Amino acid sequence: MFLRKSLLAVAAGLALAVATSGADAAGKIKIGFLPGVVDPFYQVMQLGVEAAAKDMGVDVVTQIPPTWGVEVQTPILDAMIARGDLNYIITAPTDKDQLVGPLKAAVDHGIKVITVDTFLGDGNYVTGPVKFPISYIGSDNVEGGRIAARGLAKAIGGEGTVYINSTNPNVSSVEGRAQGFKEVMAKDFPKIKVLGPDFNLDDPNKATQQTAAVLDREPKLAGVFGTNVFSAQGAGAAVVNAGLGGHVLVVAYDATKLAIELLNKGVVTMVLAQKPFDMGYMAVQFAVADAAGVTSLPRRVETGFAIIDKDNVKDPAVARFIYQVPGK
Ligand code: T6T
Repeated sequence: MFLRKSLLAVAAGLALAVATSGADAAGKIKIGFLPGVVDPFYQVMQLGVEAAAKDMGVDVVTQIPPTWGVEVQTPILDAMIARGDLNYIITAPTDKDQLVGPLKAAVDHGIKVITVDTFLGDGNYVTGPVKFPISYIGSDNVEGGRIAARGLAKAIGGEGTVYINSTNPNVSSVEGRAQGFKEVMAKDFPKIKVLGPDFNLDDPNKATQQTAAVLDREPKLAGVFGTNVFSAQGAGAAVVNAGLGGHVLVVAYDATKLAIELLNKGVVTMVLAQKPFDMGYMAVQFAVADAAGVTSLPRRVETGFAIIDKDNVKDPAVARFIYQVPGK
């Protein structure tokens, strides 16, 4: 009698979990992964997603926008929703306001949303204007910007003119980085003048042109902050093209192989490595936990940084955070 009761209770519990998570009969959930664009950062994030999916036996459908932007990401999102078989979408919204509606539509279709790397609204999903995502899993980008400022200020001796080259307006990640950078320069380094940001629309060639123009205009420029992979790549190229490598110092966000090469050449003075693998892996874990009925998932997880410079770049405990993309 007792055994029969407990089996029924378990069955009821399982049925409930299946019902709430929308998982298939086998209790298996299906996740859509929609990052921001094709780049080494998101390619490492995809490795984290796939590793977790394998470890937890869940299916993932991945769609990567070829270029950055709301007009590219939204139709892909709409198509993902229209599939009708996804239970969760893990995504990096390419605009903190314009993706609110399209992602809310996912929720209205019974799909739960987890944001990685970038967030919606002000990123506070507890008391902020946008509350529907389960969680934000990503860097504290304002703090990242502060770290970049301190590193560049130290490298240029605490005085001179510096320039910020960034990607797109209204993107929570790079916006936070510029904000933190400016905040520290204004507060702690009054002898440092900050120019920019210019927006390169995630195009390294545009970043090169914009930085070259500033180098022409500002012969005394001492440093550049590239707020992401393509900004730092483009800015670094402009400095090298101008024969100013080692004189105009670059701080690079994102630990790509190219950024590390520029570090070893003395063009880049500091690289901020984010943890995209962690972001991807934990996002899948959160989806599985939510589907299993966990209700106490943190609404915000900051994944931290590894700060890389010429003194520690060879240290395996640091080098492991360089974005390694298989076959690349
Ligand atoms: O810096 C990362 C990411 O954090 C940012 O949101 C967009 O650019 C990258 O993907 C690098 O290109």
